[in-house]
Amino acid sequence: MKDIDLLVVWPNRPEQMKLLDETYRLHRYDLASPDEKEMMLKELAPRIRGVVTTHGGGFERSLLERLPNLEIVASSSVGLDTLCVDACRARGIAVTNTPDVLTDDVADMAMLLILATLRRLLPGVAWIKNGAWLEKGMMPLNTSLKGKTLGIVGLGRIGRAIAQRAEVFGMKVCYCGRRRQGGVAYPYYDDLVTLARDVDILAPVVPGGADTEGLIGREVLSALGPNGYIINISRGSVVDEVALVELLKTGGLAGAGLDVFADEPHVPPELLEMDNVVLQPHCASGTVETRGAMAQLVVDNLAAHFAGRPLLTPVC
Ligand code: 8YV
Repeated sequence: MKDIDLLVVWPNRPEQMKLLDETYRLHRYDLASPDEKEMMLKELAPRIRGVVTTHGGGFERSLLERLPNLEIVASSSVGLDTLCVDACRARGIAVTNTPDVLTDDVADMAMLLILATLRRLLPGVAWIKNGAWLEKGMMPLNTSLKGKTLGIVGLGRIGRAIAQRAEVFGMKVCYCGRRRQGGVAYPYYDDLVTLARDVDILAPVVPGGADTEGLIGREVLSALGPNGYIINISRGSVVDEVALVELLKTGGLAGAGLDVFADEPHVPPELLEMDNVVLQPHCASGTVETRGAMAQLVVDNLAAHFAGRPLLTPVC
């Protein structure tokens, strides 16, 4: 196999990179300077048969067009919004991602953000650290999860996993999506604004990309209202971040738990000053176990492709 050339647009986990290095000729596009990238493509492009990347590294059409003999793009991500999937499909190039293996960790992160935001975990830590407990006594009360209604936008694998967790905490669940789903007992809403008006917590759990950009806009956020919370573990592009910041600042929203942002790794500075938000650096799948499973899927999909076997997790 060492006669197969792979372009590493974004690296995998160390253990899986070792496996790839033992099997293929890896070309570290990710480590190259802009000039070195251009040299690499000039010298190697016709030989490149596979690409390794992640959501963060992506795979743009401009790079695809430089690789005439590309056969497969293996991404360590469930999200496809940074991959030129349609262009790959049009050229008959396989694309694989990493669904399912990250569902539980991402759903756990959603619950972590709900708990930390409503129960004001971080202000509680500050209350101790800044001496307020000594000086002022008990911290102001916060609010229960039990009895609250969670509105999930996009009841896919991750959405369902979040719903199951929320029910364990005594929450009610309803959802909105393109269509009502059979075999689902949760109340269905075909209108986002109505859903937002009726729930206490709104969680978009939809793929990123053009179809969902700004889906949770100002009208939806305003309908969620001053006692409402937004929890985002999907993509920053899904929420109108300008409107979100403004409503959080002016009391139009009670709080937010955010793992993703519109222009990562840049986070709106106003959010850093607020005590009614909990922020995470896009790490919902960021555990050793889950990132290892995602990385192994990249290895296994590449091995399947080059052995002429069916792909494990094909997108196209
Ligand atoms: C990480 C993700 O950003 O899977 C996704 O789409 O956003 C996360 O798992 C990353 O892709 C892991 O490399």
